[in-house]
Amino acid sequence: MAGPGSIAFTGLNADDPDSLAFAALEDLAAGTVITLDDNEWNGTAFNTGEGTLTITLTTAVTAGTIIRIEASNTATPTISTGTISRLNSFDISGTTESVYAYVGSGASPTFLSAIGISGFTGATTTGLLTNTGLTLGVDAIDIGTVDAGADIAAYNGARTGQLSFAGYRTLINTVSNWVTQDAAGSQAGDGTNPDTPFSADPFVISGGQVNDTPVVTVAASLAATEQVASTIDATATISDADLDALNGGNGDYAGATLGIANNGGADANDLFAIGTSGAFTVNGSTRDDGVGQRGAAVGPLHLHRRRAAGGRRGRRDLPQ
Ligand SMILES: [Ca+2]
Ligand SMILES: [Ca+2]
Ligand SMILES: [Ca+2]
Ligand SMILES: [Ca+2]
Repeated sequence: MAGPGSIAFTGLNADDPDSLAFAALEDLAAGTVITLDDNEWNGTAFNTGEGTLTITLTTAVTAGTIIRIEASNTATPTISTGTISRLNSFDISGTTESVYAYVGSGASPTFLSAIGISGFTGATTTGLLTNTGLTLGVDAIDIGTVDAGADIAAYNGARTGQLSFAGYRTLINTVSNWVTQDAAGSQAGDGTNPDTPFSADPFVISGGQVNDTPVVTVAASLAATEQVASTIDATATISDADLDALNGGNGDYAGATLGIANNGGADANDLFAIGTSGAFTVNGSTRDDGVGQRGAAVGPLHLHRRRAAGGRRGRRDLPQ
């Protein structure tokens, strides 16, 4: 059941056509109905005079997903998932404004998040957070502390590297992680961050959910002389978003295999080896496995419980 912090706003644009973006920070079931309301919450009820957007998720939304709304001040707003309808005069102001997100009815809301550009200090002006269950910096944000009356604001912080969505919740609701603009006319498409449409890049939990390819950086091709050992690359590095995040952020490459192969196919006369001069390091510490293999195309190097971020040295020897 959605509640405080289930979502977090990641973008707000008051410059016509208005737009909004928020992130799901937990899985949201199909059928979930979220209301966005730009009337002021006075501590016990919503004032009148403004309007609402009603969002119905027609399919489940996984945690980390960004939901974007365009033209939210028009009769036909659009949304990146599910359906949306506008009631009354929902229209984000670039002067004094707050937008509340809740599930349930307006008369008995369960608040999810709130974003303001001018504080939460006035029951009939900015609205309040009193009795919402929301806390600034935790599951609500006041952009006004850095740019009172901002016209456009967007989260500009990390979307990878956190071990939990709670970590992202804190980052997103920290105003120093946002960028804003405020001036006459529209700043939503001037080429200066923030612009719309807001980023759709999802928030990704580290430690098994990225599942992308490890990154190996190696030097360009090397010219070598037969019979003379050559260092292939003393500064090669390996990184992986999943494995680097394990072990408390120190990395865990247990079970990982590093293969070194001849370009163009195996040659039984070639020998690859890790340098014995301490050039191979793992996470800053010297590690010399003394691995060498003659004849095979691939010389496997097993990295155990260490973060592989260092150089390797290889020799390429050919017989007489
Ligand atoms: Ca507007
Ligand atoms: Ca308002
Ligand atoms: Ca403004
Ligand atoms: Ca801009």
